[in-house]
Amino acid sequence: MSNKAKQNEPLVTHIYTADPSAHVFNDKIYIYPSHDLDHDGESNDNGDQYKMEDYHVLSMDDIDAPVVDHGQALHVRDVKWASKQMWAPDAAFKNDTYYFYFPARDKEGIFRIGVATSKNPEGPFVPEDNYIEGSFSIDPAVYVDDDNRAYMYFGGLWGGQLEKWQTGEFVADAPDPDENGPALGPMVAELTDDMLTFKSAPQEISIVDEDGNPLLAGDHDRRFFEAPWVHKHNGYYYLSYSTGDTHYLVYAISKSPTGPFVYKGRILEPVLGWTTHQSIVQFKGKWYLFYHDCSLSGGVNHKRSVKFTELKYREDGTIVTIHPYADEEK
Ligand code: FUB
Repeated sequence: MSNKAKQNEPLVTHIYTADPSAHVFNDKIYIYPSHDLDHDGESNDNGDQYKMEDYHVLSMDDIDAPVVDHGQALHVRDVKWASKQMWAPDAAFKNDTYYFYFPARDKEGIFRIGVATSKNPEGPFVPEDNYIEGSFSIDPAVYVDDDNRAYMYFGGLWGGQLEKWQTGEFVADAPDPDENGPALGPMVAELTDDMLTFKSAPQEISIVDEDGNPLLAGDHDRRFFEAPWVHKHNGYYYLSYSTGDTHYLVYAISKSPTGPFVYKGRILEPVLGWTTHQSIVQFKGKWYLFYHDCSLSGGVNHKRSVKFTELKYREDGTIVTIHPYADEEK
């Protein structure tokens, strides 16, 4: 148990946490974060500093209630196919079961996405023997639609290896896409009814500007980098994501869960630290953005902390851009 949750402050301070996927289960907020390891090892563009080995699940009975750490929910040693780097996870509920989705490197060093199950939202989760066939790259986010169909969104550039799959096969030394050509989009795959496999091969999502032109790979302020997340508001699917090297959280909208999505704007200005990663959830009539920064560690990129803040829409459905340290700047 920790102190009461407060907006824009670390949810917990006894461990480093990142990449929060927040869900409302049983009228409580459950947060599925990465668990950052405290170490002084090498840092590079490959993301080797993100050495995470396990996951903890957090929960709050209310938005200002104490945060409960339910302890270890899954460890890499218990995942037969995985070797290291348990990165950003997500969870979903269907079939009276909680499903926990997580990326990790397989024994060949290739990122894959696995699934584990539990009867309880806090776990512990029991992993399947193999990763999801046809999965690759990182940052799974699962959206269960109103018609009960479930979609997994995933993908991340650079350390997340998405650009290495441009041919449909893993190419270890694949170049980044041409800066003047279309950017790589996140992937989407519908899940089978048992939530354990893909119904069909993942498809790339197209993100376009207001004129319908695909965002270009050189448009680093707007193009997809990692951390896809989908929520629904007023009949539109909102795809939010990180722009990576420009450090914005942005969003695009669509009438279809598989896109194309039209770019609309920024959700969060850069936080302290290189990565930025979010989830958006509605709780008791208000909307919240869960995100992370590195303020607790004084700016160490791989020692992050999960925070949350209220998110507001304008009448036309656009999101009001959040300035993460606005109160401190006043
Ligand atoms: O936490 C490791 C990686 O950093 C995540 O998978 C990315 O989204 C970024 O936050």
